[in-house]
Amino acid sequence: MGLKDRPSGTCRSGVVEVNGVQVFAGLLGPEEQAALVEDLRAVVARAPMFVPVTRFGKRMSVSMTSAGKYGWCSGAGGYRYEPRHPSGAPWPPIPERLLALWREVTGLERQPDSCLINYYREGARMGLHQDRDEADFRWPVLSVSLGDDALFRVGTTTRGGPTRSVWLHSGDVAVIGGPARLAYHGIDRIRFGSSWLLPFGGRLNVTLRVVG
Ligand code: MD3
Ligand code: FE
Repeated sequence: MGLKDRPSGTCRSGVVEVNGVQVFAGLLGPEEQAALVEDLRAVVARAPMFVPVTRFGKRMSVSMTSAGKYGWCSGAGGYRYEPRHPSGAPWPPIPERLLALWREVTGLERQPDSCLINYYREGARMGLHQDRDEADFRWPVLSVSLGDDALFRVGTTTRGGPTRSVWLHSGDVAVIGGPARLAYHGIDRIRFGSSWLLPFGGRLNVTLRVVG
């Protein structure tokens, strides 16, 4: 199903702007969300989720894996994009449905070369951080939320600056570009059990990026 013929009236929808981050609320209908979950299930079968360690040596509460030419990894040497999963295998390809979404929403010719999949179990969160491991911050980041609601916080390009918060719901798509690309952001908490999309609950967030 394309974005133009998605069912209407099933979700709240509209564009919200939070500190330069554009949130397309309710962009993806229930069928498209379910299809994406199946696509991601196939990625995870080939590239199992793992728990990254922060640069302070602490285990993160979010599990991750990736698809595409590059995947995000952490370790003793810090954060970096790698061409292989920790198992040594190359990352699986980015699902075509996500590439189509990137084309429709960003209008860019250039395809993303990295797809980071974050899984938030009950109690998981992500502290305020900047995304600066990519080579060129002029490319936008596209985010898709699936499953439980999440309280997303976005600030400015300085740590400790003012922040604004917004709840992200399943099917919401966010585009982060321009000055917001280097804004501090994070997930304060999820509302575990607020969605029926994932059989064991929790939240998946997918980010598409141009890394190389
Ligand atoms: C704002 N993920 O993977 S997605 C991440 O919901 C990450 O899992 C969060 O932060 C999550 O790095 C937020 C929305 C997002 C992604 C990238 C951004 C917001 C952003 C980059 C700059 C500013
Ligand atoms: Fe981030």
